[in-house]
Amino acid sequence: MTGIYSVRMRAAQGGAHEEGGRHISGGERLVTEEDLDKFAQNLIDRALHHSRGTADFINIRIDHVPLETIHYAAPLSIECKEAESINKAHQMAIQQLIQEGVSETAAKAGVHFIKNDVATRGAIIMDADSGERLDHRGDRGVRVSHMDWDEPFWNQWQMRTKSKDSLKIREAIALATKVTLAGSVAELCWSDDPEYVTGYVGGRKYSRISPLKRVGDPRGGRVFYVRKSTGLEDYIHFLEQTPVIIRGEF
Ligand code: WAQ
Ligand code: MG
Ligand code: MG
Ligand code: MG
Repeated sequence: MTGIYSVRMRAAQGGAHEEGGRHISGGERLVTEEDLDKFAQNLIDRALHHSRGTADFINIRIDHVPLETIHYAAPLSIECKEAESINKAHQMAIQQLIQEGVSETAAKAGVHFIKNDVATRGAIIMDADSGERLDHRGDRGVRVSHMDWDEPFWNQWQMRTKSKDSLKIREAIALATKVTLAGSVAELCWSDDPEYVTGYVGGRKYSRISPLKRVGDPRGGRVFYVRKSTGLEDYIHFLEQTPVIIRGEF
């Protein structure tokens, strides 16, 4: 068997997402056939033990991925910034977005959106100039999928950057790298997990910023910034469907 498998999990409480259940957790890996059972089990454990609550609906989906469809990308380089207050962290995020090519209006609109977002399950797409929302996905948003790190490369990368073995960082850098590869101007994100207050601005770099919210706050989300001329259908198709593996050279 050539190729790998995409294993995806989404979990909710109060029924399935499409039946009005509250989103608890999601995750995915690109793995070889031998590792399928192990990673499917990991994702189930995650759904059952999550800070957002216990899932009563778990969906696991497995798709075969042909090798010739895979794109490869080096991870964005990482930098970390600490702010004295949430307000200052928001200002830092706005400055970083401006550096990546987003207008001040759109940067502020992104912060305002995430600050208040409880409903969106994916990301919204925003015009990097006007700050207008461009997708028509409603609460579903756009969910980036089919990306993961090459396992040996991840282990090396962690040693080189002295990062802790954090699933959150692993997933966020893979996602942010794919979002940049897709032709975005930038990305703004912070978690909806109540205890996780670090977020980032993606673009040419992955700039971690903390704290973007107070501990206990269940709001969070993602904004992808694009130029208005971007062909949204191809852009969204790439984000949702094209397999991307993160690996590079040292
Ligand atoms: N595609 C698009 N949007 C997504 C996806 C996805 N695959 N997964 C989550 N989102 C959206 C969704 O609206 C969530 O509510 C929101 O993002 C936050 O998701 O320390 O953990 O998985 O460097 O809670 C960033 C910092 C952590 C990591 C982000 O986000 C670090 C995080 P979460
Ligand atoms: Mg997540
Ligand atoms: Mg959300
Ligand atoms: Mg979350």
